Amino acid sequence: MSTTSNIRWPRIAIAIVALTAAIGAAVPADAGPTLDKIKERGVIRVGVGSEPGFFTPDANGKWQGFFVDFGRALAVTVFNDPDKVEFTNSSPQQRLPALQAGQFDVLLSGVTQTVTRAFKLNFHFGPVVFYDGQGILVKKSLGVTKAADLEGATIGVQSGTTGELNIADFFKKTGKTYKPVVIEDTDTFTQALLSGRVDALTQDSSDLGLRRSAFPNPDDYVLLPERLSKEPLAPAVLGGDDRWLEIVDWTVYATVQAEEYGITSQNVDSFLKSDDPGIKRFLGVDTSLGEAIGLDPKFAYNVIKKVGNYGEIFERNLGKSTKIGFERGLNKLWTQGGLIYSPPFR
Ligand SMILES: N[C@@H](CCC(=O)N[C@@H](CS)C(=O)NCC(=O)O)C(=O)O
Repeated sequence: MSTTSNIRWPRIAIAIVALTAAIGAAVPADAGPTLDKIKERGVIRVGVGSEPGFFTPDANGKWQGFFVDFGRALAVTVFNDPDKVEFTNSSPQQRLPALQAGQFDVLLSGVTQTVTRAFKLNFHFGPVVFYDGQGILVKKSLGVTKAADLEGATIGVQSGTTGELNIADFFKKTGKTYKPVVIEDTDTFTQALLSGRVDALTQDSSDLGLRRSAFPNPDDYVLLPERLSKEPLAPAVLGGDDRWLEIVDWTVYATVQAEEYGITSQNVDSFLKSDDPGIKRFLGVDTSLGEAIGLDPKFAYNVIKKVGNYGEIFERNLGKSTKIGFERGLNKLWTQGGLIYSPPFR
């Protein structure tokens, strides 16, 4: 390499950096078609399921639940208002085509991220908000303690879910037989076990745990120990709008990063006085981060203040203080042995 090129290249590099910075400063952040539509409409459309703990309207018709809270967090990022979001219940079978048809801006319905859904349905997935695995729920009186005991059993499966293929694979691998009863509607699915129409139900184990906790006699039913699959449940959006996906991503990450910092809806104001430069940028006390990414510099502050951090969302809807009583398990922060992790806010 000649001396001249050694001198020239850094100059070119400097020029490129300067030009990029100038363009970046001049061009407002691209809003993206989905965000434009949402702003015009004044509300985010979210597809959900129906299951107390994850997503359910309360006595006043107000939607509550773990996945619902991420929808509210999104509404805070976009509108600084947790109520500018419309939740619509749709069965597992119908919600994926509904997202494809543009009826929802995002699915927060316990959708498993899979390669087929990425390539064939053109779904893009946000961060996993709940690491799950498929389980099997049986009546205790059946005397079954492991999945392998279910030879010849009648098993309810919800149509349109990953459960259909997983249970077929499981029985193929074990060389045993079973009779699938495929049911679309969520209440009919539950009733099939309660009425004895099926010996067992298979679904995401969280889903089965939630159903069981709403049974009149939950202790009469047991979730078998096996997990037949990996079910990473994540927000799903339709591919082709990167900006919208980034908003979904970083809204979820804000809840995770807040938990990592120890920032909650209760103490967030005290963190506004923090000397930590990272926390200052994260909460928008130093506005440079928000300005750089084209979001309200206080979006993370607003999400935490109005909805809470990841741990609060989990505990309030599913945790030990609720009748659901789920352990965090894999859904602990990575610093505590779990898989919940936020990339850096910088
Ligand atoms: N994760 C599976 C199952 C999806 C699913 O059925 N989700 C549950 C929550 S984890 C649900 O919506 N249950 C309530 C309902 O059927 O409405 C998939 O993506 O196919």
